Amino acid sequence: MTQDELKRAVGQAAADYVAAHAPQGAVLGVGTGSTANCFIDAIAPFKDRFRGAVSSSEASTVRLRSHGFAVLDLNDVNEIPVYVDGADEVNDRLHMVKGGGGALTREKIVAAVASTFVCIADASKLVPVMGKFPLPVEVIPMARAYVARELTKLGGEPRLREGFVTDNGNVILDVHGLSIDDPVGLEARINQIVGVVTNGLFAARGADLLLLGTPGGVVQHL
Ligand code: ABF
Repeated sequence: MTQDELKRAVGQAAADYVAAHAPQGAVLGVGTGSTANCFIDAIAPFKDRFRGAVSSSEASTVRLRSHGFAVLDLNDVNEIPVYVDGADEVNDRLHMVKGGGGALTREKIVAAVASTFVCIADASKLVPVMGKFPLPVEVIPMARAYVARELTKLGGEPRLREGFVTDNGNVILDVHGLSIDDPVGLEARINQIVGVVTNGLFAARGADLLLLGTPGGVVQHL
């Protein structure tokens, strides 16, 4: 199966899970990226079961609206039973590196509110140790150089994501060369650097369920 076929398979599996578990009238949390897009397309036929969705990016908002979903302001929502999103890397503890698509801040916000975080990924994303994918860090523009120096002290090689501004008006440093043996500790350490808005380690609040697309089918990891 191609990677796109695997992404479509996990997008459908997530739609099936949501249709079976999310209560009538619920508000869904929706992630960003090509795998999340597969979920959006797969859940669209069930949209009338839900009050609407809270989106993690302008890109996902456009796609949701194209299917007729109501996209809601998180401030008008008290609970989100399930959040479905992709990842750039995920380990066997369901810690993730996210942010390759640049939406990490809103993704982390919606994931924080959600009761259940369902990560959808093709098999290439499951790794024993995270860090081969450069860790995205969203930074207030005026603090970029200072944050880069601090990330270097942590053993990384930060590179500005050229020509990219996040939905929140910030910049992203992609940190190369990390071998992330302590995802929870590193997430907390990077959060302490003044000027950092969000880092792409989703470890303190990892996923609750991983739907992994493999050539043998979709495998559930809890
Ligand atoms: C998004 O999913 C991002 O956090 C992450 O970068 C992306 C993975 O993209 P794709 O599904 O296209 O591989 O949530």
